[in-house]
Amino acid sequence: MSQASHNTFSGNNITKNAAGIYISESSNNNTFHHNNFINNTMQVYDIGAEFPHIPSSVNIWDDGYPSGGNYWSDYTGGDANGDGVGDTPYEIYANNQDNYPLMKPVVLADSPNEETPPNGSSTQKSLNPALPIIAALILLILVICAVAYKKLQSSKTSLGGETKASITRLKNDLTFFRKRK
Ligand SMILES: [Ca+2]
Repeated sequence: MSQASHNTFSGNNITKNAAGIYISESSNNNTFHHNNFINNTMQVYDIGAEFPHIPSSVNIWDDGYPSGGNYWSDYTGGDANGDGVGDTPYEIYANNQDNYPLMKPVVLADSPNEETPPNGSSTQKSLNPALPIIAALILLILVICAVAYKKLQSSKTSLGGETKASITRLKNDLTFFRKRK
């Protein structure tokens, strides 16, 4: 994020990055709320706060109370009254803090979590590769049946042909004998 201001970032999983949010310079009055900051080496890295010759940025890290702020995996505060909002702010940098850190990760309905996939998606994933195999098996069985039926038909006709031929031969023999008599 560089020279970016007045944006709202909400409903994101920000997980296992070197820097969850990287602020290079002059990015102010952005609002971050209901995001999950999980196991980033630096949850937020503001280069302006790290180096004195670069001006630091000031952003808003919560949506007030009772709406709340963000979930931070390294938040160590407690929740004595059990309202799901941490009792002490989550400190990021000077003038940057989440006043209402969430005690539990935000449940994001439209993006399945990789670590704990919902049951619906996992069954869909295991069902989908099986479907073409089942279809192929049915097709194979149908082909085998068709081949077997054809063979049966052809053997019947050849049998019929043989029987007809032998009957004609018998008839010929009979007429031959009758003529001799
Ligand atoms: Ca509380």
